[in-house]
Amino acid sequence: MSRRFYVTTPIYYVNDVPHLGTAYTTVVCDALRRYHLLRGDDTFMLTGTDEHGLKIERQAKERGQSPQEFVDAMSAPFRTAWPALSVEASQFIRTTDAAHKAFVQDLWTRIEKNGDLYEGTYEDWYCVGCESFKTEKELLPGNVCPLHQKPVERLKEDTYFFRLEKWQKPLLDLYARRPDFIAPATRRNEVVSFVEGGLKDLSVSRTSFSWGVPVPGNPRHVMYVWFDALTNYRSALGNGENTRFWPPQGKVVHVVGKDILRFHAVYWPAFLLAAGYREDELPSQIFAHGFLTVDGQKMSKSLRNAVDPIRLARELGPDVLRYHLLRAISFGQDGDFDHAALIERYNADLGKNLGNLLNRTLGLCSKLTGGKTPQMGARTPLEDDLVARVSAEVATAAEAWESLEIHRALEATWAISSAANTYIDRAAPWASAKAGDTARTETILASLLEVLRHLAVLAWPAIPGKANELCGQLGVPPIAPRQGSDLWPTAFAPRAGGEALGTPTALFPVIDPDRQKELLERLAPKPAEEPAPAAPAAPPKAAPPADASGSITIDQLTAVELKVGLVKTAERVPKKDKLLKLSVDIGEPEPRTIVAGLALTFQPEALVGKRVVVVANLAPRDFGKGLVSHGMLLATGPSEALHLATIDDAVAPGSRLK
Ligand code: ME8
Repeated sequence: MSRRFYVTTPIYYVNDVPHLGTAYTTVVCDALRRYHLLRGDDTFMLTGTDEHGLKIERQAKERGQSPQEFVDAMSAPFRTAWPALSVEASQFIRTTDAAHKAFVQDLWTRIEKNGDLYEGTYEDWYCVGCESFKTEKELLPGNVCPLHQKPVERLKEDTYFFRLEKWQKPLLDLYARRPDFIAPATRRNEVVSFVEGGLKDLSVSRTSFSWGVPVPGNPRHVMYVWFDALTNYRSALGNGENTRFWPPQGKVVHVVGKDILRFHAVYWPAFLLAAGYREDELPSQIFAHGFLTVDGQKMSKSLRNAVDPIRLARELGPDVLRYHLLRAISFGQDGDFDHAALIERYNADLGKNLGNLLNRTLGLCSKLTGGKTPQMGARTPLEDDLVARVSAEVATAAEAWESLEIHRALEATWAISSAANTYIDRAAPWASAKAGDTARTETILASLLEVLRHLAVLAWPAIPGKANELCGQLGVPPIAPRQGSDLWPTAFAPRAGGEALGTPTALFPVIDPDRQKELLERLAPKPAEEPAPAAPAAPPKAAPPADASGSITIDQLTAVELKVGLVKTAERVPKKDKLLKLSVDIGEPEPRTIVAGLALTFQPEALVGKRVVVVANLAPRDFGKGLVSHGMLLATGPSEALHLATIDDAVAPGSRLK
């Protein structure tokens, strides 16, 4: 029976660029949704950006931009980042969308009518980073926010209060009646004790700045950014047919990091209850996952930006990053993103386990059955064992996906691959082939192909691109979920013999020690270094430290990735006299957009076809209005008489300069 499944990521603040932490939550949601797609469920995934509040207003001012210009430019990289990680959200919401703002105002009016908003004056400590008031006991000595490590500010202003205290008992009743409303259980217990400790009425409007949704009937006030932001989960569905995804008709799971659980588990249901939503119209579950460290270090802002998930996906393929994130971190727990472990896991699980299983099977098929599907014959106890194991792991994987134990679902999936590799060794098709027992040989190979078909389906939520490549090599159609049709494998039913198989190619070529070393040098931030800030238009990075003679080390030199680029197109940037927007092929699947200050010297057409030198690992730079540059060209001279560094036509785009 087709179910409804609506999954949401937090909407991310636009004062930052997409980073590994936000990528993690987003990939998790995409994988969960894909699992439900496979099951034939009616699904919806929401992500987007959180664009109001004091933090954003201040940053826009620092940049000399209007808040709207700033958020337009800063939201764009989020919209483009997630598809690069093979995330297919159903909708990308921005809190500056008119429909969202209208919905928030309506929710406010409903709460006000129900008597749960009143005017007053508020004075307390405020952390702009958290966009939240803090009690003194939540602060470190010197009135420092423990999360942002920055001093909080004293704020006093007229405000509307939300009667949160009134909802203390109903919330505790809710948590008791619906034990899985907050997950995992340890996080639930934390929220319960927080609420048991007593709730105070909450200041939900501001008068000292204006970048927010105006309070209906009193535009001197703008709404508290969290009131506005949380409402996105419901406003995105509007009032039309998408409301079918909202409880009680559908199931909604909010996936969040543990840092923002309280807002979701306390304020959000209280706002909804106060607006007149019934208990069965509240979200189904709020799942708080842990926090990632990178190579054992806390993700400070600069470190976060140094580990660019989009670059990792470009270098290694989105599926490799997705698989590692989903498998290495026990969903719900804190975890470490270790670059060396990523490569080791790639080699072990993807290359030597799944990739090898495919290689061996197709290799044997091309040798022994002329590249056609073999004919399944009578099973022996070896096949019976294999089938029993596969069906047990398939059941475990489904149960794990359902309970959001993503790492366990992948463990079960890869256990099938390991079991099949062991089965090849035991069944030894090469021996039966040598003995001339074609029926037996074909039975073994047919069993293996059927396991691989199972694996393509089971792995698809985590590695959708590679799972479909796997289908191609098996000669079966790509995975194309349809609502109402459950693709989860239930029967072990090998295909008929004599059908075409695809062309075998290495699905996950092994990364040898030399390439591993080279990748780690380039991709992993060095522990001792202060990594480069990647926020668009951030202040220029200081030159790497040279020694007393002014020399740099070879490591410092190779940290700069210089590649040969072929200019495919070039055009002027409207209203920017100096800038040209180029698309440059640097040997990647898609050409890169590079914005360069070349327009005073070159006509755009003169650049097309030139082979240039590109700094390929420079942090993206945002030029506003959705224009983001992903690299830099080397040149010399004043802006109106530039000479580009070029290279002759014999060199292929993407070649590295060393
Ligand atoms: O809080 N490890 O936005 P935000 C794992 N706009 N996940 C991480 C992480 C890390 N080190 N760092 C960030 C906001 N995240 C609000 C949300 S929702 C109505 C409003 C992820 O840009 C994690 O999901 O600060 C965390 O909760 C979220 O990014 C915070 O994103």
